[in-house]
This record gives sequence, C-alpha cells and structure tokens, in this order.
Amino acid sequence: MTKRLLVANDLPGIGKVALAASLPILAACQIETAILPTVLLSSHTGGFPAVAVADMAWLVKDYLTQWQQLELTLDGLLIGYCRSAELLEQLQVYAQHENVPIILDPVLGDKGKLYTGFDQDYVASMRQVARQSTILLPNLTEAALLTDSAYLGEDYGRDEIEHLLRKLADFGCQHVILTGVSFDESEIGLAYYDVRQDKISYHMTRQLPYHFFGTGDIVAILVAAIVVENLAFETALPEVLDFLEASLVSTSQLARDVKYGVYFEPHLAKLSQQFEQLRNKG
Ligand code: PXL
Repeated sequence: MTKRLLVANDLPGIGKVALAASLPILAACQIETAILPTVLLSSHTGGFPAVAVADMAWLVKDYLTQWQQLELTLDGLLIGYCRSAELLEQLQVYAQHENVPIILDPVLGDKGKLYTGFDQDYVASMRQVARQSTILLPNLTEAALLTDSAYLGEDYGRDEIEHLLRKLADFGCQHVILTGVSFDESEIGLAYYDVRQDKISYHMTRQLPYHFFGTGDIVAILVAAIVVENLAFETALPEVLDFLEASLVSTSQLARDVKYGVYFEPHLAKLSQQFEQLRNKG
C-alpha cells in the first residue's frame, strides 16, 4: 500500500533544508506527500544576506479545510518549523481529526538558546503537541526546553542522556530520539529510546569539521518514513545514519560553502534500494 505523509515545514528556495530536503528524500523512499509550507524563504537563514520571507500561516487553515473535504488517506504528520502557537494547534487538531500519528521535530532552538521570535508560551504549546505525538525528535536544546531542565551543553555522559530520554518519554510518546548527541569529537549521532521495550541504543556517524545545515531535517524525514512504513527502528536507523554520513562526505568533497546544503542527491538511489529491502523484510 502506498503511504502518504503530511509534511508541515518551511520551504527555502536555496540551501536545501526542511521541506526542500524532505521531498526528494521521501520520493526516494516511495512515500507520497501532502505538502504544507509553513514559511516560504528565498534561502535558509544560516548565513545568506537579504533573505525574502513570507509566513504562510494565514493560508494553513484553508489548506486543511480543503484537505478535510478530500478523500485523502494520510499515514503520518511530520511537524517541523512553525511560527505560531495557533499553527501548532491547528495541526494538532487536524491530526486528531484524521487520526494520524504525529512525528514531532519540536523546532525551538539550538546551542542552549531559543530561536528568535519564540518565547516560553510557545514552548508550552510545543509541550502540548508533544503529549499527542508518537515520536519526539528534539536536539539537546529542545529537550532541555521541553523538560524544563538545564541544557547539557557539550560535555555530558550516557547517564545524563538516558535520564533526559526518560524525562522526554513522560510526554507519552512511543519513541524518543535525541539528535546531535556526541560523546567525543570523532562521532555524532542519535540516542534512541524505544519506550515500550524500555531500550536505549546509540547510532553514530563520523563527525566532520563543518557545521552542516539541515542534517536534523534529514533525520526527521527519514524517521517519519520509518514510522509511516512501520519499519523496525533497530534495523532502519543504521541506514539513516549511513545515508547521512555518505551525503555529508559528498558535501565536504564539493569544496563549496556548506550553507548551500547537503549534497545527498548522489545517494538517493542507494537509499531507495535500502528502503525497498527494509519494506520487503517488514
Ligand atoms: O534546518 C534548519 C533550518 C530550517 N529552516 C530555516 C533555517 C534553518 C537553518 O538555518 O534557516 C529557515
């Protein structure tokens, strides 16, 4: 059966983060999409000058109104960057109405700080969505904000990560994935907590000496693909990390400014094969 994922995220024209990365990657996984651009931008905001921005929140209600009238089968809703509590609530209500699982990338901040434009009320709204989500995928900053605990910074051990995963599980999700976890300079990756089985595992890639843009978005979209296809996380997550690492190596070999985005395109064919194999196994 063909699966369809609703992806609510921002869409930059240049820089390939968020929706711009999600669509080709989902297509490679043979997953159809319902596309909800929350914000349009001429490029992402990480280092480009004079970015043109249009907030599309005003249109979202009309999108969802139309979609409710269609015979649209949806298998999941990935929530990424939203700019208002109202938008989060609209998506939450829609997911409830359509009875689809929410995969939540709780975009709130990075490096210990809330992104500009967000406040504690917005964090509280994000907690509300987290309580209704099947999967929660925060970075360490977002995990601290959601659980109202101190940001772990750059120096932490497994005990602290595992404590944080368990606190996040209190939101009631079945799966929690902490992104950007690194215990030493050579590796970075994910800490995954399978709540029902009370099992924690780590999935790491080689850490390259660059700050790439959109790696969290790539992880989120592939995790959403795993959810809608109902694949086993334990076997699928290593494929996610392999795809990411290969893409980052290709990006670094381009010798261009990394702000132009992750060069994942050469690896889509292999990703497609790996997903097909996982689907057949499942
Ligand atoms: O995935 C990161 C991201 C998403 N969306 C926008 C961004 C960035 C990172 O800079 O600017 C608009």
